[in-house]
Formats: sequence, C-alpha cells, structure tokens
Amino acid sequence: MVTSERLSRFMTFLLRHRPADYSLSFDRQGYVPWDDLVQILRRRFPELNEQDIVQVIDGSEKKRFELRGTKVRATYGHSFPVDLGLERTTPPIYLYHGTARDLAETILREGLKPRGREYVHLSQSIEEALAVGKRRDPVPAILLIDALSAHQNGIVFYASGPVFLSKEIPRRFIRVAAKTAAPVNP
Ligand code: HQG
Repeated sequence: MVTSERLSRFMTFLLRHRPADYSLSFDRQGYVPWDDLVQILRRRFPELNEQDIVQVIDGSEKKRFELRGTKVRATYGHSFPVDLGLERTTPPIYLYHGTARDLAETILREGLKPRGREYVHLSQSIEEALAVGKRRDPVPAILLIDALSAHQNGIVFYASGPVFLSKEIPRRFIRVAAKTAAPVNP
C-alpha cells in the first residue's frame, strides 16, 4: 500500500510541474480533470481507490491541493505559469524562509527569487521554515522577512492556505532570524 506521503509527493510532481511523460491537460487555472489524475495515479499504484486520493487532499495541512467539482489542481509550487486567482493580502509583521546555509548567503546578497517556480514561498513560523529548510540542509538557515514593511513598500503578498507567496523579496527586507537553527557562516 502506498503511503499518503508518497502519494502526495507524486501528486505535487504531476500537478506542479506538468511533466511531459504524463498526458494531463491543464486549464489556465492549473486544474486537470479529476478522472485523468485518478487514472495516472492508479496506473502507478494499482491498489489505490479514489477515497485515498481525497484523503491526501483533505489531510494536507498546507492545503496543497484544491478539488473543485470534477477538476483538481495544486494550490502553489508551480514551475509553469498558472492563473491561481490569488488575492493580495496584508502579511504579518514577519514571515520566515528556511533554506540551505549556502543559499542563504546568496539570498542575503541578491534577495529571494522564485528560481524554478512562479513564486517564492514563505512560512508563518520558524518551525515551518525549519521543516522547509530541512529538505535542503540538515541544519538549515532561517531567514526573517520584514513582510509588513515590504508590503508597505509595494511588495505584493498572496496567501495560499498557511503559505505566503510573493514574486520576489528584495534583500533589504531579509535578515538572519535571531533564533536561527545555525549560523549562516558556521
Ligand atoms: C532558494 C514545499 C539562491 C530558496 C516547501 C529555495 C515550501 C535562492 C530554492 C514550498 C535565491 C527554491 C517551496 C537566490 C531563493 N539565490 N537561492 N537569490 N532565492 N533561493 O523548492 O521555498 O511541502 O522552489 O531558498 O515546503 O524551498 O512540497 O522553494 O531553497 O512550502 O508542499 O531557491 O515547497 O512545499 O526552492 O519550497 P523551492 P522552497 P510542499
């Protein structure tokens, strides 16, 4: 039986990155037909039933997926242009970004950029940023973003579930979080 984590990972891969090896047709909002997704997932995990997929969607604390009628999409993390219909939001005073220590040094010099994705992703808590950063570095660096100040200076923020998104954060709004997991220059 496939774990829900593995299923979730494969779903985010399919829905965020539009891999050429799988024939899924995306609309402009990033939705694909539910039945087509189910078919691809079943081909990979034959024992899967639709309820398992719904559970992954409903069980995602980060609200990674959105099921609307007969279509489904990823809510963030896309590496191709998609009209998510996000509403601008006023962010909290601070947001956090967890990353590898070497990348943090570049970010402090250049600012935060979306790299392979459409947006940069920001966390509401140091704990969440730590979890994000640990994907890249066992002892990640945690950057503190002066989000409200950036917003007041024209940087646009969007909320997607608990995740905040922005196109780019200039370096003047970024510093090392006081309670960082590790010094950026150990
Ligand atoms: C780095 C997952 C050098 C940035 C996570 C990050 C998150 C720079 C990497 C969500 C840079 C991009 C997104 C610069 C940014 N120079 N490196 N100027 N600006 N970077 O995966 O934030 O759990 O696209 O630090 O948990 O790691 O899968 O972004 O390391 O919420 O739902 O470039 O994806 O969500 O990597 O992760 P990513 P991320 P799920």
